[in-house]
Amino acid sequence: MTTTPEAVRRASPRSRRKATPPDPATPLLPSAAPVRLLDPTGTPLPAPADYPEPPVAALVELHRRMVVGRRFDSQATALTKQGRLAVYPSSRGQEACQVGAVLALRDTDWVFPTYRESMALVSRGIDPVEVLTLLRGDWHCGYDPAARRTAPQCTPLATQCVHAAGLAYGEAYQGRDTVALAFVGDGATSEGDFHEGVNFAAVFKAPVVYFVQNNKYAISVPLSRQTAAPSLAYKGVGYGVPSEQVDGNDPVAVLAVLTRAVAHARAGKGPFLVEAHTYRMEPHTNADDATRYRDGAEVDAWRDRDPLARLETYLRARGALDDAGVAALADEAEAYAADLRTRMNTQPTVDPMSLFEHVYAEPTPQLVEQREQVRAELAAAQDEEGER
Ligand SMILES: Cc1ncc(C[n+]2csc(CCOP(=O)(O)OP(=O)(O)O)c2C)c(N)n1
Ligand SMILES: [Mg+2]
Repeated sequence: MTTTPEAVRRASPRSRRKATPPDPATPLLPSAAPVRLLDPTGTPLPAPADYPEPPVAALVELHRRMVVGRRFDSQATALTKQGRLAVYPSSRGQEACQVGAVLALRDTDWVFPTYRESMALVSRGIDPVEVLTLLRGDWHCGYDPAARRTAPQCTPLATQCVHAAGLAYGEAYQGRDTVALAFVGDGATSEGDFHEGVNFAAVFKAPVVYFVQNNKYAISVPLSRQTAAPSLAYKGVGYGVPSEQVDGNDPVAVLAVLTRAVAHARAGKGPFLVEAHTYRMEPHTNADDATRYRDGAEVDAWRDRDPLARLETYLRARGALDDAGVAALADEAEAYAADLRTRMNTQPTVDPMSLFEHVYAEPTPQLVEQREQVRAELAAAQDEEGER
């Protein structure tokens, strides 16, 4: 059966919805204070009405994936030192955001990650070797984006914000209730694509959650040189997008806020923007020296707000985690890292001819010429090998 876009549009209940003018009484401004459900010591705080605490089973799973995620992250950094990975942008310290975002979504929802989101992708169940393929320099993307409902990790800043708006609009247009979550950094909110994506999503009510991980730096540029706004969440307000701030090192609050943001988008109310206040504990990548632009006391202060320790303390106090559980998790994380190490120590076989695939539907004359040149060089090298 063939379906025309027009037929899809007519059949789609969502497409019949008339554009409603914004209600001036609907508050868009984020609360001046980030939402917080656990204090930095792991002691629970009263939950605001809009953000009930997620079920304890979800918090146990959140903690499990954060432990494995952190071990994955430190293993990836180690692999750069062993020459097995070309580059790695660590998200240590941002575990609550990385895993909380994934747990707030359904498997059928889409994720639009940046280079920083390797932990989120492994937490989504994507094979870690496939996740690291791009950063190893082997291929453009190691996993199948359509099958995993996860776009390739974006290096050009903020371009994923427009991709997410387009995909989400397309899904709604076809009558599906898919949500797209776009990760974006504090620095990238200064890019035109961020503004264009958020504006498009707002005007066309595309079901997107823009999740700003404000880790306080864009490489060496601190937040104070990035924006004069009191919070990056205000950037949503100008486009008519409900926005909220959250303590990004409070895993319980991150999951609660993103759960509400995703439900808002899924209900057809348009995009939602969340700014998470967190901190990048490691340098920008293994190739960066962070001591040149920030002092150790600042990093130490954030170490005291560690999201993993905070959630562990809380779960232990609730009786949902004990020493045996913590030890079993450490073993699981170690086995995960060992398997990754072994597989990353195997040299991949990459067909050089694949360089020319998937860029254009019809290759340009220059690409055809270059492809033939490479083909001839490879054939000559093989002949030489045969003669030896
Ligand atoms: C369009 C574009 N401009 C510049 C860069 C170079 N660049 C790579 S990462 C980065 C900093 C981005 O910071 P932020 O958005 O805060 O994300 P974070 O790295 O902190 O996760 C810059 C400027 C780029 N990749 N793309
Ligand atoms: Mg940043």
